[in-house]
Amino acid sequence: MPKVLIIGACGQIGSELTYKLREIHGNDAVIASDISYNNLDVVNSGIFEIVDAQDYSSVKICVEKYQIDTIYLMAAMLSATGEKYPMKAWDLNMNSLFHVLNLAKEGFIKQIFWPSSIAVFGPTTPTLNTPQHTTMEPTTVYGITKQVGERWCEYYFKNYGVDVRSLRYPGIISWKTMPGGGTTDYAVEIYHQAILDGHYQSFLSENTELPMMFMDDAIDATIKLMQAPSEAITIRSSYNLAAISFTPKEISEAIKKHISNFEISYEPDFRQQIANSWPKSIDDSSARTDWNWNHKYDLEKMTSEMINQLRKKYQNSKINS
Ligand code: AKB
Repeated sequence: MPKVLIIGACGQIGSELTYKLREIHGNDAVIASDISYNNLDVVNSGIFEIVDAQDYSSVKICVEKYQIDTIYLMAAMLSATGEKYPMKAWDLNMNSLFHVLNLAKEGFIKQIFWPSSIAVFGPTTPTLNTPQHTTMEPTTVYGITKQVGERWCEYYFKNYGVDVRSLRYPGIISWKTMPGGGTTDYAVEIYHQAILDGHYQSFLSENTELPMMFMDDAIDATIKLMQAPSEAITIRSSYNLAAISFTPKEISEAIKKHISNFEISYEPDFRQQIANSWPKSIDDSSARTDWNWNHKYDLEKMTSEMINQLRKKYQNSKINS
């Protein structure tokens, strides 16, 4: 039975990983942590510790206190915020990774999950069905940190035997916790605004196609990868991972099937340039072959689930207020 620490548990993916891993391993086997108490659902759902991912001792004290053997490092600064604070993004994304890699190298923990991203690719990468191994010249600070991180993960595996596993997440869409500071965030905001206002102003242009995935699929992939036997893992940098690709126009048409008077307008900002540098679709055949990855949600199924869940959420918050 693993003893798990999630760093960045209050965030969009960290929060849902926490709930899922607690379902699988039991509440006491999964320690949630973050730099502050900014998600009370997570804080109140089980053991929670304040951990600063940038501070080696803060992480190590928590690892020793709970005899942790597995870390999911979910704390990171994403693409849009990273462009505003380049040095902060570099420090957070790199220091936190080195801390957990070194804890594994020194024998304190046995296994690491570290998320990479489609942001490792850049304008010189083939945009359609982007291969696992291809030209990678990222133009965002976030993308640079993820690409460099991937190289270090592979290095620690090859030279020190560290069992670190990673996925290149596309944009992740979910209804429980909002994402923060990414370029793909529009695909979450649009559902909230559709229900609250019936209108959304997109910061990406109507035909900007990006790889995306529903949260349940992302969590499923993460757990499948971590449970796979070591000999099945042929990629120790980070696996391409894909489910669906769509544009703001296509997602708005899917929403209109549920909310017929929904309207979208387009006001592209600095995030358009980031989106233009990323692939439109991803070839994830290595993940499908090595550890049987399969996605379950297409655009229609995801849209029904998002709208049903958000309607209930906003209805309940009205009743409770
Ligand atoms: C972002 O938009 O920065 C992230 C990502 C694709 O990694 N969601």
